[in-house]
Amino acid sequence: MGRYLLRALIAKGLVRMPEKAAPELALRRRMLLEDRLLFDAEPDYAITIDDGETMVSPGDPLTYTINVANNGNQDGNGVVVTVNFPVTVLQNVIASSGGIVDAVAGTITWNLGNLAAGGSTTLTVSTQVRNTIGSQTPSITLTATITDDGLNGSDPTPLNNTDSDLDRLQVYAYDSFHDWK
Ligand SMILES: [Ca+2]
Ligand SMILES: [Ca+2]
Repeated sequence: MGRYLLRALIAKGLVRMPEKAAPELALRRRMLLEDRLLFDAEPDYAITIDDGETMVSPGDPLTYTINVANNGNQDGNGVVVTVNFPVTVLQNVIASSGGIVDAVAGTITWNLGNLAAGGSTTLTVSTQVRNTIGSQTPSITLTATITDDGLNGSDPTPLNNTDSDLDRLQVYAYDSFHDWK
């Protein structure tokens, strides 16, 4: 959207591009297009998220590991990794490597930029299960997704560009313990 706005502003003469920028961008686009047509080259991302747990309790600390890879034969640009988490269940969410945490929306965003063909990286999220959770919450699910700017070609295997981790949540009903005799 920003690109089209910029193009419109340039057309109106409101923004002047540096002389070299536009031809270089056009050249890059043409080279990428030729790569795709001649060599069928494109980025092929894969992402996994896992905290190594299957059953957790209120107050437990959790650490999620997110493995990101470009298994394709084309570099990826404008690569963004997003994790969605339940704000009503998790607190003290801290992301590695410059990840931006939105504790209201329940998102973590890493703007990775370039991810070279054959390249990979590991991100982590540390957090804690809230102490007070209603027993109606049976599980905790985090979902990780990877996207890019789309200019370098379509991922041939989109299904592995997202992954989820599910932990069952063991919530003890406090009152029932008190009533137990
Ligand atoms: Ca898990
Ligand atoms: Ca893929």
